Amino acid sequence: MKTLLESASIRIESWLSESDERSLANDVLDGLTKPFKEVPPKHFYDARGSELFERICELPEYYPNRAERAILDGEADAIVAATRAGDLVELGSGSADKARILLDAMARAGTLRRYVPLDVSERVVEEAACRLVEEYDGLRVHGVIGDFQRHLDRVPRAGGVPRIVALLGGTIGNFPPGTRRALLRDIRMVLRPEDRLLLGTDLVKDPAVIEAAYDDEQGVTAEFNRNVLHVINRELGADFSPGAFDHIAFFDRRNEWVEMRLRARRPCSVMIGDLGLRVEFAAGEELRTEISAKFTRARVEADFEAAGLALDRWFTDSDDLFALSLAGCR
Ligand code: SAH
Ligand code: AVI
Repeated sequence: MKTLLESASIRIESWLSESDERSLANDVLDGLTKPFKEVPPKHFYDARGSELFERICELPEYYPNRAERAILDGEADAIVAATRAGDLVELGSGSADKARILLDAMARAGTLRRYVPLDVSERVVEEAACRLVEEYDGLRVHGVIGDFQRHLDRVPRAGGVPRIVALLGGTIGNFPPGTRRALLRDIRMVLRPEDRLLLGTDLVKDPAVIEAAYDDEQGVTAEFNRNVLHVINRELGADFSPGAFDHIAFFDRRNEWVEMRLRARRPCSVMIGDLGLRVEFAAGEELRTEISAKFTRARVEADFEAAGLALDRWFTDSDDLFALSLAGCR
C-alpha cells in the first residue's frame, strides 16, 4: 500500500500493486488469444477514458446518467432517513457527481462524517477528494485507489456509524451474470447489519433507445470504445491503429444486455510488444469490449437472493428508465 496524500481531512491510499498492473497484460493475453476476442471494460478508464465517460454522461442520448440523478434528487433524503448513514462508500466513484446529492442529504440530516471513494483511476479519486473537502465543512475523505473486485477489504472500518455502500451508474451491469453475483457476494461480506447497499441498475426498455445511448451521433462513445486500444498501445507497447476499427453497439435481446465491440475494417496484424504476442484480425472480425446488462426488478431480486442480500426499497424515475435499490443483509 502507498499513501499518496495525508492531511487532517484527506487520506488517499493506493492498493494497486504490480500484480494489478499485470492484470491488463493478463487480460489482453487471455482475451486476445480466445477464438472470440474480448477485453474487460475495466481497462477503458485511464485519464482520457474517464474524461470521455464524463462527456458520455452529458450526451442527449445517454439517458442512464440523467435518470439516476433524477431518482437521487427526489429520494436522497428518504435514503438517508432510512439508513441514518454517516459514511458514504462509493465503488467505481468516477467524478463523484452523484455522491454530492447523497452528501447534501447527509449534511441536511446532520449525519455526514466521511466519504470513501474507491476507483481504479487515481486521477478521479484525487480530484474528487480535493474538491469535496473544500465544499463540505468537516467532511473527511478516505480515498482508496484499487480494484473493487480485489480490494473491498481495504475499505476503512466504519466506527460507530451506519454506512451506505453505493455502486451507481449501472456499473454492476458491466459484469456478466456469474461475476456480477460474485461481486454482490463480496459486497455483502463487507456490509454489517446496519449498513445498506445502494445499487444503480439500468432497466430493460425499447432496444432502439438503448442502442442510441451506446452509439451517439457525436461519436463520443465510439472514441471511448477505441480508447481501450490506445491504453493497450501505451501500456503494453502494442501497435493497434484505433482508426482501423469501427465502433459497434447492439442490444442482445436474449441476454438483455447491450454489447460494445470493435470491428476490424480490414485484415490487420497487431504486435503486443511487451507480451511478444502477434494477434491477427480478419476483415470484419470483432473484439468485444463491454457488456452492459439491463435489469428488471425480478432480476435484481434474484441476484440479491443469490448473494445473501434482501431488497428493502426500490426507486425508479418517472419514465421507468433506471432503478435504485436499497438492500441489506438477509
Ligand atoms: N459511478 C460513476 C462512474 C461510473 S463509470 C457514475 O455513476 O457516473 C465506472 C467507474 O468505475 C469508472 O470511474 C471506473 O474507473 C471504475 N471502475 C471500473 N471497474 C472498476 C474496478 N474493477 N474497480 C474499481 N473501479 C472500477
Ligand atoms: C460505467 N458503465 C455503467 C457505463 C455503461 O453504460 O455501461 C459505461 C459506458 N459504456 C458506454 N457508454 C457508457
